[in-house]
Amino acid sequence: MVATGICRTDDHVLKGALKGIDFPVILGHEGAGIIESVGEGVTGLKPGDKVIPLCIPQCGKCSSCLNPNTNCCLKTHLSESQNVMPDKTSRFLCKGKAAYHFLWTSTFSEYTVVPVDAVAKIDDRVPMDKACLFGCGFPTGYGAVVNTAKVEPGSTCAVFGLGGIGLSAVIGCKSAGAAIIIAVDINSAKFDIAKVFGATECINPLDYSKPIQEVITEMTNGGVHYSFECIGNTDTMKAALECCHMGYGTSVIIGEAPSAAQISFDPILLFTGRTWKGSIFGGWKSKESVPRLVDEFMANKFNLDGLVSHTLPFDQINEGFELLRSGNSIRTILMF
Ligand code: PAD
Ligand code: ZN
Ligand code: ZN
Repeated sequence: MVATGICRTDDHVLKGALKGIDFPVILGHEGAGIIESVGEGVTGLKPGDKVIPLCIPQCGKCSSCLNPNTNCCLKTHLSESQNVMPDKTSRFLCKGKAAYHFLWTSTFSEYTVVPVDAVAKIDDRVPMDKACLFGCGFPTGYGAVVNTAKVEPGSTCAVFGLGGIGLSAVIGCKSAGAAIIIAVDINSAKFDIAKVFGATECINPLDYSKPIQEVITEMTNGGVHYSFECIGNTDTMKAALECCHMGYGTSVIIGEAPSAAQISFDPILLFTGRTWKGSIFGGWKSKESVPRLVDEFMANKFNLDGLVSHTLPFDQINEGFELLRSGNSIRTILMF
């Protein structure tokens, strides 16, 4: 492993908010590395190749992989455990005791072992401290806009939460040609960078006495065409749905709610023509799409500079988590 980002999903696991993860576990799922060796029968990869581990694998054989409309491969942690390798064993030992894998990636480790369905070879020339962003944050937010919502030119969008995921959604809205991009966060310190990426208005729910969905509905003459929840909070998921325009508004859930969370909402919102969707890893079929996205990055289609707020040596990983929790970072990249 050469570089790895810290994503809020890693922190959700530390807080015990995601069920089905066995401990002790080696977290991390937004990494870039170099192949050290390949197992028996592995084709298409060789020592020295630059690669990105894929937290959503693409086995190419399951019913989802064969369906053109989804990237939700049945090998993901949502269908079966990715705490162990496909042969149900762990490749990590810590002081003689087995440690578990995470999402088949475990990028918080100088060396990791991943199944061949969960790794993509990328262009040799790409700088690794940027390449790691293609392991989660950027494809997730950007893809939710261009693949899941399919935002059209001239449309009105609202993005809730301006971390690595939400800002990548803002980049997507801008590149899709949205006319109005409303960025929403309770931390106004995120607004400057949101504007750099294309937000046309920035609003803080704490500055208003009424619910933010009402503020957005008034600002947009009845609601937005598209909204994106990039926080992982059921209240903001409902707010994002409620600020969509009747008849044609679409809201996409990207944030990961705690495992036991449930939502209740007024069904009239859907009855009257709004659409509610979810998006995992931006809808990208990972193994084939990540190398293409990296190629587009190398061709200067995206400028991701502002997504990396901090770069630290790997042994300062705890400082990196503190920066995330205190709201002072976008993405912290740890270098090995
Ligand atoms: P982050 O913590 O860097 O960003 C979240 C932002 O939301 C912060 O700027 C907060 O200030 C802001 N926020 C918090 N509460 C509120 C609120 N009530 N109203 C408005 N803003 C608020 O996280 P991230 O960008 O790394 O991840 C965001 C979510 O996306 C998180 O739940 C993560 O688990 C999920 C995720 N989903 C996928 C996927 O495939 N769908 C992939 C990766 C991450
Ligand atoms: Zn992530
Ligand atoms: Zn599959």
